[in-house]
Amino acid sequence: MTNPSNPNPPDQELVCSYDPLIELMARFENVKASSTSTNPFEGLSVDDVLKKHIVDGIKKNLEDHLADALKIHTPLEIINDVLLDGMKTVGELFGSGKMQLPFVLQSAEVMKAAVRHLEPLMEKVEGSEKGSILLATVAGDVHDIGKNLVDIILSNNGYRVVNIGIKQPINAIVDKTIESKCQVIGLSGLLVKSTLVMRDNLLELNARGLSSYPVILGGAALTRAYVEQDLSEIYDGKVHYAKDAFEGLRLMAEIAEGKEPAPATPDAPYVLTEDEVYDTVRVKSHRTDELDPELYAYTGVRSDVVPVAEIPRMPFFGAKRHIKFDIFELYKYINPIALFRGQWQFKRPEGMGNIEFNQWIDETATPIFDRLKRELGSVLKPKVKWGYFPCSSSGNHLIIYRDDLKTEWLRFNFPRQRDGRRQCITDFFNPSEDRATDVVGFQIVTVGSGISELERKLFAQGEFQDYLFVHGMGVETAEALAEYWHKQMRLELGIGDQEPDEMRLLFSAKYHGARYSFGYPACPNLEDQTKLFELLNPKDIGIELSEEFMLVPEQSTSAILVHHPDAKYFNVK
Ligand code: B1M
Repeated sequence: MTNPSNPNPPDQELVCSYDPLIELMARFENVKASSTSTNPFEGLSVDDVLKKHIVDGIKKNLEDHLADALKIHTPLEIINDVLLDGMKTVGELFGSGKMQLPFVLQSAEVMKAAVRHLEPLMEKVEGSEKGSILLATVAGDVHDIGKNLVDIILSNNGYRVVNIGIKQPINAIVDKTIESKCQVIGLSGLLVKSTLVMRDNLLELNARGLSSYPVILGGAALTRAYVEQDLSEIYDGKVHYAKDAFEGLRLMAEIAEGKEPAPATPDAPYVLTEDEVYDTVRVKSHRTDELDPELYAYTGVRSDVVPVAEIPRMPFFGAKRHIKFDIFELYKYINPIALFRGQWQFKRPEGMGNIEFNQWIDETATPIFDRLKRELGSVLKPKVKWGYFPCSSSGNHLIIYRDDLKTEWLRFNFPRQRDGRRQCITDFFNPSEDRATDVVGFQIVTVGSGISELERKLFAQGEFQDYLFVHGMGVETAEALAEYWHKQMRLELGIGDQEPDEMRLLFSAKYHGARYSFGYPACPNLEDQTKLFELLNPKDIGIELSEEFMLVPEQSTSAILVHHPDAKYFNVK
């Protein structure tokens, strides 16, 4: 080593004649370290160091600090008294709006890593659990992430979670609950049909004399009233509604402590900000009723919609596919509000102004978005199948014809609004009983199965924050692809006359025509997917339809495209 105070040492000076440490210290003599930037744990007790790891989601040096704690505590004490106390703080911060979901997941990651490190050192893991729950997404429903978020939050707050996955029939739910000695049954589901499956499951628990199990239900199509009134009435035991994972945590705590769970404060009415007005029907509609046949019965009363006189020329008959995309072009169609606020759940904290929040988003969410755009470029595999067909309307029916324009191929039956404008999708098409008078488009898009495989891997590895981020990217890229292809179809149909200059307006559907997805309120019948499959035959782009009319791969979506300029989203109830 050379002497740093002598920049030109003679060749013969090979022996170190000074103390390198003193020399180094001398160099930094006049440099004052800022008190917090170097060591965030400085001055903290052993326990507080670990709590800081949890609350701030810091993985670095975790094992060293756990080793320090093991000198004064047993592994179980560290988990129950120190780490879970940190997670309690995390829950409180989240509850008071001071912590965002992705950071809660980061804390859960650290919790999981700490427990993994401590577990082999424990004689028995039993006794460390605060309570236990079996978690399942109900039969026919493929939605995974909501249930998995509940799993992450509960298991990293000291509960034993037995997560048996999606599409679970009641037999499997009962068997696994008994086998794994769980105290509570937790069911999740996002489909309207799942709310009925949950009702049947509760009746089955009654019938089998298993109503001593408290049940927690969660998922988008449920409402508090449906669970706490209707389902409570039919279940002989206790059934509770959890609007999110944290309500699930509160309920578990109360059940485990033998308390009667306190009724939740009613959900505040959801007020959309100007930005969020986009696609309100799509995001916030909840239906729990079965598809009402009356809505489908043609009553003879039509809305005031007048079909267009000059219909667009059909670009081609039948279906085509497109599988080559510039992924970065597609990313431009991702709605950042839907991604950041809807999927990643970054919310404006109380007291923070809009400008400050947008700045915070730019600094926090946008770099994650940029990173994932690069990293997922080869994981996302966008593919589209689309087509045009001659059609006519007949009351609430949309008739699709063969290319001779008069042989009926198949027909859709759409519901009509009971009051208000009394709209039905068919009102946007020219009527006729026996020949084509109009044209309709269909599309189906997917970003492939690689993204779901990556999600499963991240979840299994305990990389919870990236799990949420990657899932959100998959969802919103699928949506972006549907939006992008809808635009191509408008251009192809020659109705691109109202194309907005700004993406914000595109996301609010401020263009000519509309895209309705089967399963959404104006066309709620998911079984119509079978007819769309017959028309587009999307198997050659790798999309299959499950028995429950779900699209596989998961991040896929389909739609019927209406060219009428008055076509907008509407709700039928
Ligand atoms: Co679609 N989708 N979608 N979709 N999608 C829903 C589910 C829908 C309710 C929208 C609506 O009508 N308003 C509707 C179903 C209605 C029905 O049953 N008829 C619907 C439909 C129809 C469809 C398609 C069929 C449309 C079409 O293409 N024709 C299609 C089907 C896809 C398929 O078959 N593979 C489709 C496609 C898609 C996208 C691909 C574009 C995208 C991703 C879907 C996916 O993730 N697989 C998508 C999205 C984003 C949605 C909404 C808007 C959001 C879902 C979501 O990601 N939520 C959804 C409407 C909605 O939820 N408001 C909708 C975020 C997730 C973290 O929340 O799972 O609810 P969630 O979990 C929360 C809470 O609910 C709660 O805690 C969790 C975390 O805090 N919770 C529990 C859940 N389970 C719990 C259990 C508990 C406690 C709490 O204790 C046990």
